Amino acid sequence: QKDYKLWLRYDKIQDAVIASEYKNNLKGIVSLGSSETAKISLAELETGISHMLENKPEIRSAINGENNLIVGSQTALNSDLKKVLASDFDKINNEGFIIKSISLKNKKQIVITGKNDVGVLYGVYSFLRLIQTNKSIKNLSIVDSPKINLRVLNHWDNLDRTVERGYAGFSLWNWQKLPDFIDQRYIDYARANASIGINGTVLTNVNANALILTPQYLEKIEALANVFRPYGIKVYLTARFSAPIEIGGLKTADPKDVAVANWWKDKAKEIYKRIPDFGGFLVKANSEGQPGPQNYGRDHVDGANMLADAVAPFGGVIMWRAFVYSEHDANDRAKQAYAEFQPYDGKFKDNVIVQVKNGAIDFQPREPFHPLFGAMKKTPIMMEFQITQEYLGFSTHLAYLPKLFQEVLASDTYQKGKGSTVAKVIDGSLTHTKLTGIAGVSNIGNDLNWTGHPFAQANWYGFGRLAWDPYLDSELIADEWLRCTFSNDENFIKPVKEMMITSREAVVNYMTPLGLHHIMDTGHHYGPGPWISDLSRPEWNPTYYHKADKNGIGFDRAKTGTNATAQYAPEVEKVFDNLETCPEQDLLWFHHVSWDYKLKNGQTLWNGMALKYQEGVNQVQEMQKTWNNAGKYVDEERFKEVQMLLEIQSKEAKWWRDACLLYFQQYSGKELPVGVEKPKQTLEYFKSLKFPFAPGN
Ligand code: BDP
Repeated sequence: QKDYKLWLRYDKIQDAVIASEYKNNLKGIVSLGSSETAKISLAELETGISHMLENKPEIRSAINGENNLIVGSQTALNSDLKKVLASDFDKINNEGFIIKSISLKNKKQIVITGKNDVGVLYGVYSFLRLIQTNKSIKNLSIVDSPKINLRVLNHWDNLDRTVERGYAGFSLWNWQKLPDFIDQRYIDYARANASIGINGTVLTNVNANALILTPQYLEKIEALANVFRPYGIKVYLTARFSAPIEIGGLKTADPKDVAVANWWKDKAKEIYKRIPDFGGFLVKANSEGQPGPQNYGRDHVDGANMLADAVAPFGGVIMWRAFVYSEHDANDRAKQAYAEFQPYDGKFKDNVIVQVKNGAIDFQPREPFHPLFGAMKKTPIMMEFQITQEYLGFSTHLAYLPKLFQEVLASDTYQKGKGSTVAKVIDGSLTHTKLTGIAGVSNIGNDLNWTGHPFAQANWYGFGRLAWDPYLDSELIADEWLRCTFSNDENFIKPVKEMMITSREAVVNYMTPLGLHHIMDTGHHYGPGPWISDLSRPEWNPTYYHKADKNGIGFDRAKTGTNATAQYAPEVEKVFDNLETCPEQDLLWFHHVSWDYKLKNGQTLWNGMALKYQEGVNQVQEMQKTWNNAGKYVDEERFKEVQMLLEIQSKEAKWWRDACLLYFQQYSGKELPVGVEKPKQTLEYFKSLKFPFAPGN
């Protein structure tokens, strides 16, 4: 299987000139460490370099001669090296690294170092990436550190190995065979994550099962933690708030009850005894039916702080989710998380970080940034992105998500004046919070290629790269990923990169253009379902979100409507509130506008919307053409896989276009404009389609 190796393929360097530069500069490797992590660094360099150069560098026990690659942490370096690198060490944090060409006693060497062995390992992967992407290594001077502390994957994995919203097979965690059987995949998983700087993994679903906290399971968690540790990856678990009742035999889970607080303290002690570097808990409480402090008349602060006290003695953190909306206040779901959480600003313990989804609804193809970013100035806030494509065509559609991630991170909240970007909230530079974090809901399963769609690997990769540095350009990340994963041939890179970059906008266009959202079919969220209106909770219905009627379409969240815009800083509020200044990509998110409303390009809203749907279809067809021309640069297996998947995507883009336009046409009462293909089926036909098997639902 070609794509099991992810971006760590280490294929032979094709360019003879650059290959000889590498060989000349890499005569020997001197590894100065002896820890497990140091061994991994050395092994990775040996495999990587020998595969790419088809030439094994000599492993030297001391710095002999020149053109060595010297690898080791600060403490392991000799005094000469320490002196040469002193000012660079001042610039990095604990997980950072230095890659530098130096002259030592007049001999040329390259050093990879960091404050500890995990930093060195990150440096090793970064160095190998230079070779994978054919960059020169003659004059290196790279000093880099992660800008965010907690860079974690959230696995929505259940104990029966199904994965909620998972489209790449079953869970990697084989609970039946753990702790004694260590699947090679655990190691390969850790290695892939370390190579992009991910340093934490929440192993279990936010819709949690208390059993994971029983000794029987903790033993298995311990085994996984032991595998991940040398790769710099900490293990976290989801905590079911009612666990003291379900597995502790208590009558209540009231956070103010001393017996309950003590139960969690003991539980934490028990876990840390097994796993001294356990990361902490991720909690979904009083959200979509999950138990929480509100069941006992308490609030999120009471719940989070009680758990925070339990893990604090061991350096653990509580990641408390702000994904809440209640059926009792259904007037605008988008307002609820802010309304509930913002007043808690400054009330959480130091080791609590509030985890906020990128937008106020739920991982849509496009959402304006969540108003909580920057609005809680005394509270650490972490980002939650969804890497798995729950609302973006599962692992069937190609959608390059780093483009979406970057759009959110670069959004200006204006919470401390111009330039208060979401990235600055997340990395703590805006609000000076010490604890910082970013989470991605994993798209990984036990499919041979890990992520279902070969290009969905790029979303895992890109998440990791942006978690390390939220200011990176998603186009550069795509470039890097393609080179590592497929080929360095410019004739391949240029068009295929373009394909990746447009792919996210294509999905927006054929699913939810101009700010439409949540019109996916119900439950599984695959395919269009704008007509659905009969679910028990109003805010579960697509009709609640698009509000199409004879007068127009869209959700009025401006002053004239629910006034959700008032949750943003005044500068942003003004822009979103005003029809003239509201970005058209968010138009129907914030406004209900008439079918005849004039868009900036002079089209009426109806015509413009129809043309956007068509544009999405056209973009996918372009993607197909691009890929069909890429065959000669790609192995047959991956070429065919992607080709088949794009064919499905192309069919389904038309499905989306036709179903949505036929449905909305009932309200607009207007003909489709020139340039939009006429649907071949009726609305009734589209409504009758049932998606027979929805994984991960
Ligand atoms: C929604 C998913 C649901 C998750 C929920 C969450 O449909 O499966 O449990 O988010 O994030 O997107 O808690």
